[in-house]
Amino acid sequence: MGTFKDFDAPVFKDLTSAIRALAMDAVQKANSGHPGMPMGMAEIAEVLWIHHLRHNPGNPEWFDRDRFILSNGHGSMLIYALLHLTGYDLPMEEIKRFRQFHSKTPGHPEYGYTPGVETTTGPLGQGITNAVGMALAEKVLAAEFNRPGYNIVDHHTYVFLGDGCLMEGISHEACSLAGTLGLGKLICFYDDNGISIDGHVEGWFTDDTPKRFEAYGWHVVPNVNGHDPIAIEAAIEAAKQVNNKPSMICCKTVIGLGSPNMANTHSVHGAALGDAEIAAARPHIGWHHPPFEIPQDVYSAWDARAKGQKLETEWNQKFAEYAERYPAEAVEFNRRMAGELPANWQNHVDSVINQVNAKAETIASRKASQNAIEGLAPVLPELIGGSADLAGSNLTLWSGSKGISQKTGGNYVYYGVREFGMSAIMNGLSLHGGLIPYGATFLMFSEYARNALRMAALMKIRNIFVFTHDSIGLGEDGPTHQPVEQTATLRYIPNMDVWRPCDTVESTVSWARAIERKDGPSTLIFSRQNLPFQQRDAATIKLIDKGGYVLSEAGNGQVQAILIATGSEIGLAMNAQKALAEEGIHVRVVSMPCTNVFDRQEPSYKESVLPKGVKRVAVEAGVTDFWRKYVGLDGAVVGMDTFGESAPADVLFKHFGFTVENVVKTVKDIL
Ligand SMILES: Cc1ncc(C[n+]2csc(CCOP(=O)(O)OP(=O)(O)O)c2C)c(N)n1
Ligand SMILES: [Mg+2]
Repeated sequence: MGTFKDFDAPVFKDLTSAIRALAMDAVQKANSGHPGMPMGMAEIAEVLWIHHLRHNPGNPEWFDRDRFILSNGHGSMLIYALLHLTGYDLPMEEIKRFRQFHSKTPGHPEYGYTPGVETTTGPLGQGITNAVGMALAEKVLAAEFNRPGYNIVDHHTYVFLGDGCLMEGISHEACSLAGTLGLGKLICFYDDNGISIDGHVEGWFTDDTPKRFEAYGWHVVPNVNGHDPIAIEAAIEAAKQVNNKPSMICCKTVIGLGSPNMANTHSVHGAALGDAEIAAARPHIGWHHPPFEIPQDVYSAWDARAKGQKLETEWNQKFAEYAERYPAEAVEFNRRMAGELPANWQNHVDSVINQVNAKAETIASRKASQNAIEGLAPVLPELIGGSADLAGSNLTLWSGSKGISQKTGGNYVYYGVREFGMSAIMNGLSLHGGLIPYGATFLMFSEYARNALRMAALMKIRNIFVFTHDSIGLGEDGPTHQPVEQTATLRYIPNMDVWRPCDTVESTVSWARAIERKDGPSTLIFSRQNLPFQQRDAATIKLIDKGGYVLSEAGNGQVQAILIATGSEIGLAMNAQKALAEEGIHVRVVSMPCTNVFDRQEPSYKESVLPKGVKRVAVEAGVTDFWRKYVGLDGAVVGMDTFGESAPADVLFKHFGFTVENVVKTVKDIL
């Protein structure tokens, strides 16, 4: 740990000047980017990264590292400079290629592109929210795995954030919950520079931020001079002493400090300073080196590799002792951190599916979802559930659910009415490692959560978003609550797998596949109302994995048309198939619980399910356009392109044409 004296060393100024120079020069070379924030937060970064952050540049994956989140991600050059200077695998060549195609230094920090970047930030407000999830993960895992004398899970989550993050509504959702849960190892630095893109913020942001965070139950250090290392150091020390409250260190800073003519203006926020201003800045900050040249003594002072290796080695030794005393816990810990499912997983899943199939229940798919959790969760202690204040409607609790509180760990988060916050916190839980999150709300309110769903898909992380009350079938709550376009538009998010299962068996399979999917999130969509059980043989049950399959073949094998349906409309399609058969028209019913998975199948499989030349009608209680790619221009869609109404579900299904008569007529019309 540093002493206050360290800050007197002449090199201290050079350390911060190195950040300022790299930010100015890289942005200038790219002719785009954001130099202001890195220049304004250089001292805070220096004190935190050199004197406090426990990390190992040689192994960015070391489990017990502190997490560092740059929530004001537009200042990406700050984290790139820090990673480069402290010795991560981010050579100067990559700094020179800032914002260029396939570089490790993209415009905003992108998870998976750059060693040491813990999450993708850029959409303001989500970084701090991911960080709340990471700090929550640390708390939960510490409660589960630590033993007296063996705090093998023991790290901080540090966050840089700016005015923008604090203006975003999601920061309220996340920081309010973080206060309630008492996430003491979350330490945030507010870059209070009074500037955002449009200029000085007093016309649009005048909150008393310290009071706001005190009201959330945080430990607040107000009025820290963000350019005074001694003040920053004292604030961090104070924050570390408080372990039952998250900390907000409010740092007064000057955006673009070091630029003699542009500091403290919005012109330094997001544009290159220009050669002349950079030339003027160099003597101003006492930096006389050409662009992209760092003297060896500055590199040496920043280099965190030896210290990091030592920290990890000490932790490894502690873990080895832990493994001797608690062998079962150590094996479980290693499995969890590797993101592997338990060895008996596949057998367990198969037996749960077989039991569900044998029961042949006609129940709401949200109830089938709860039964699936009840069946699968006992072998999956990493499953961490929750709902945005709709546990009784979403049916997300199971008999082993244990609510997390300020004082205890557990496996269930009462997120409160915070859909966006919940979803971005879940991303943080997933990114941290060791946990598989699921969280729920009504499908309609996926709209509130949507950008976090997109971020999960972009980051390719495992996450399970559960949405119930999936159509007009929810009935009397009316059009504000009845999704119409949501299922379709969620399917359009690249790398998102959207499941809308039709009965208990498909519901259980969709849960299993979502849990197994390591390279992206899944959305599970369930009904409020009962859905009829469908009979399938073992081979057909296996085909659910393909996302779409022949659920019921045309009576005489001569397929005249194909009905494609999902979820609650499968029952309707099956009844229509019968009615058509009575009129001598033989149709196949294809169940398509996950169009995204179906689209990834081999062309020959897809052809076997939807042979060319056979006309098709899709049936889904949602927008019709989505289905055109499956039915073509000579097919038809039984769907709805208007909002719903407030009425009992059966009245609405009839009114909007989800009847056997209408499906039969639609098939006849296209033949
Ligand atoms: C959700 C979201 N909205 C808008 C933006 C565009 N944007 C990027 S930075 C910024 C202003 C942020 O102000 P502040 O956090 O104070 O950053 P500073 O200028 O102080 O670095 C805006 C509006 C964004 N990145 N994310
Ligand atoms: Mg600002």
